[in-house]
Amino acid sequence: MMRSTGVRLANCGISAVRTAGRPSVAARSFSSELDFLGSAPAKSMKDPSSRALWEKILLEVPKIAGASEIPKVGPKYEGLLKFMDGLEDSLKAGQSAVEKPPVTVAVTGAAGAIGYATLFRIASGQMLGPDQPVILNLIELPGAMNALKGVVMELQDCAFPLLRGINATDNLEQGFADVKYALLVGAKPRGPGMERGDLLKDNGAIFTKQGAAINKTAHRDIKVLVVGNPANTNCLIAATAAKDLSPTQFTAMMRLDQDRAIAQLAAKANAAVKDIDRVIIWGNHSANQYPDIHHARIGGKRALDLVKDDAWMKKDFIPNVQKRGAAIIAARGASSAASAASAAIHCMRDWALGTDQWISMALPSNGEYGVEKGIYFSYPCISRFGTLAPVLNLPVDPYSAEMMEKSRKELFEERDAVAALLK
Ligand code: NAX
Repeated sequence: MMRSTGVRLANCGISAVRTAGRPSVAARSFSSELDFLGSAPAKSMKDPSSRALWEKILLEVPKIAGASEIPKVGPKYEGLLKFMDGLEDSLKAGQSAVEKPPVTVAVTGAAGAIGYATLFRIASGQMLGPDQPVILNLIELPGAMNALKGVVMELQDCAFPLLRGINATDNLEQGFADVKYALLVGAKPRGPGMERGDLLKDNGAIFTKQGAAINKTAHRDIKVLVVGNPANTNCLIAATAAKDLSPTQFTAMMRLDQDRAIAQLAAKANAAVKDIDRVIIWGNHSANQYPDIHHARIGGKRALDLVKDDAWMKKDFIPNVQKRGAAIIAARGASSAASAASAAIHCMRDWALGTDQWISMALPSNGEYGVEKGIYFSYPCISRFGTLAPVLNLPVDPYSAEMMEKSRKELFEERDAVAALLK
């Protein structure tokens, strides 16, 4: 007990030494110097003899470190002693000794179908991990604030240990204040007879305001996932309006398409989803996306060598993935909210925490695979340390090039339709 206490104290002391500005000498001599403090082992840090040792160390450590000022043990150190008591309690309870501070997550359209299916999973730790407390900022239109009240009540009723606060608001600047992760789900749906151009413009106005508010009040390291459609172009608009942030802090959700493609391939090959990797969605989250299994693997083997069915890939697999959303609406009479929420959770989790898998994410194009700057195009990505990088130099056959070109063209057309919003 006493030894390990000594080791922890050595660490504690080294940081005190750094403050004193003489790191190397003290760091070398520390553990041996601590030996001379030796007292009778205590059963617990709360044991009075352990406390006495602590006080002794707090006095002696700065001397060993050569600090110019020797602090006095007194009320000033009560906080540290209390912290050590808490540490001991946590260790005994088998919990993480030091709790992470909460991070704020914003969700727009929080009272909508996808919002409703997402919030409970964020609050239970499925997005940012079981040790990451969260504060939820729920953003809605004024007309939906009453429905949002009900969602807040349900979140409270779940008594999620990780949920440290809920703020419901229709004010964007308040809603994005200090937010580190934002899911922009709320968007204007396409009404009967509405032209695609009008949908783009109406949503463009929404995402301009949201981007500007994020720019003004959000945490400078914010990660923004745009779900509301047309997701890639809404993402471009929001990122453009967030003038002080990097475009790489924004992405549009392609993960539902990727998850759908994996499920289709698993069914065809009679394989487990967990054995499939490197499935790619290129381009736009629209019917012109390109779900690509040329690089996919099943249990480490090339998927196309196992499936051996080019006609299935072109006539079933690709259109099924592209039109899956419409098929679900036709069957269910409602859109695919739960699977979209699941994809949003997977997508933000892998971006924030990293993954060994290739994940398809819409990135600001920069010439990769012949897609010039100016749009958010989905690429296979590597995610490490909170940063996304496209997988480069994959061979692209003529069929794939043609499919990717359709998406590229569509995204530039969308961009041109909202050019006025991109200044
Ligand atoms: P709902 O109509 O159920 O909910 C949308 C919610 O957003 C409503 O509560 C509405 O009041 C709110 N809202 C609208 N404008 C807002 C604004 N300016 N600020 C804050 N809140 C606002 O739709 P839902 O099924 O949740 O779908 C949301 C969006 O996700 C749609 O645009 C939909 O097309 C899109 N999807 C995107 C997917 C993707 O893979 N990227 C897949 C699923 C989904 O289709």
